Amino acid sequence: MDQNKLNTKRIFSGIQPSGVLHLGNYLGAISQFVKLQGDTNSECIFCIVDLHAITVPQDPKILREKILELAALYLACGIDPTKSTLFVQSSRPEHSELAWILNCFTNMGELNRMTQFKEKSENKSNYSVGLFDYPVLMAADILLYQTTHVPVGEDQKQHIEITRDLCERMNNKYNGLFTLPEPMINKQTARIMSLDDPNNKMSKSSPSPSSYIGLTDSPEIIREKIKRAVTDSGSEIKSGEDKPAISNLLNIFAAVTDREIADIEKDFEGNGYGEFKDALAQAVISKLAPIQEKYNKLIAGKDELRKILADGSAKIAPIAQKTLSEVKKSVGLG
Ligand code: ATP
Ligand code: LTN
Repeated sequence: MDQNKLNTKRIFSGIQPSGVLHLGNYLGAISQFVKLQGDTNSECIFCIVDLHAITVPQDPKILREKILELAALYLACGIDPTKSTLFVQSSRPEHSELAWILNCFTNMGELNRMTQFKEKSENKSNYSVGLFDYPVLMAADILLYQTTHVPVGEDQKQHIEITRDLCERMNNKYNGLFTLPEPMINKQTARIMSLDDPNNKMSKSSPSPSSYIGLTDSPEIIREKIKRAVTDSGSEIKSGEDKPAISNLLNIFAAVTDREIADIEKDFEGNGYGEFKDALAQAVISKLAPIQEKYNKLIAGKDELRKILADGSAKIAPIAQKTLSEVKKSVGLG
């Protein structure tokens, strides 16, 4: 079979091994990945994007640990290496090589418009060229595997748009090198907001740990963080545009229990924030307990984790090598 021209869906996504994986990452990204790997018409490839992580300073020892921790978390959340491929981005040199070639077809103005770059470079006296170039590396990740669908949270939409632009530009110039990828964004969980500021997304790089629920947070910490979460004026447990904080908490409640927001609102009619927050904390704790139990077992077996990642990298090597070799030939490099 020609691995680079498929009739089935090919799903690709990545997560950075930086900071603490939080409920936003789980609901916006990983839980979608787990659902997709059950579909027999989909081939799923999930990546630990360590080259993206070094766009900001990292301690080498901690980064090495974070890579294995993220592998363990992917598996604990339900990624099954017999159904999906899990690998580390830097283990496949084709990512950097394709990114360089795509750099030479990307305009400075296009990257200057990226809102994530603007946010991440804002108020910093210095930042790396890598941080600016981040979307081109992401485009290389996606196009290298002839990806058809990219499940991500809302914040990555603009990066998928630039990937599509680059794909069409290269395809027009060199006659159909790449598959045009589509974003897959789950509306309800696309943007889980911070617990202490419902106008900003829950984020790994937030300086305040009380803004997010970490996937490995203990029940006590989860209760404490939810108790402290900001609320809106009024006391009704009702979602609405003028109530961003309670809407976010209701959204999280619905996502972790697989229920409708309207149903949950009904359950708490006449109740105050106290009862609602206790129940929400319990629901989050119950959702994360089996993940944490699996995580603790997996992280104790680092050699097994390394083997899963090495096997994943070897399995997808032929796809990456074939795409890169076609690109190099088209451009005149071999
Ligand atoms: P940072 O905030 O430091 O940039 P991050 O928390 O966004 O990091 P990533 O590794 O960049 O983490 O994201 C992994 C995946 O999780 C991406 O698909 C991203 O869109 C998704 N994601 C991140 N934050 C949220 C959120 N608050 N709600 C929904 N999805 C999210
Ligand atoms: N930029 C993404 C992570 C990422 C990614 C990708 C997601 C890197 N390469 C390819 C989907 C497909 C982020 O920061 N969330």
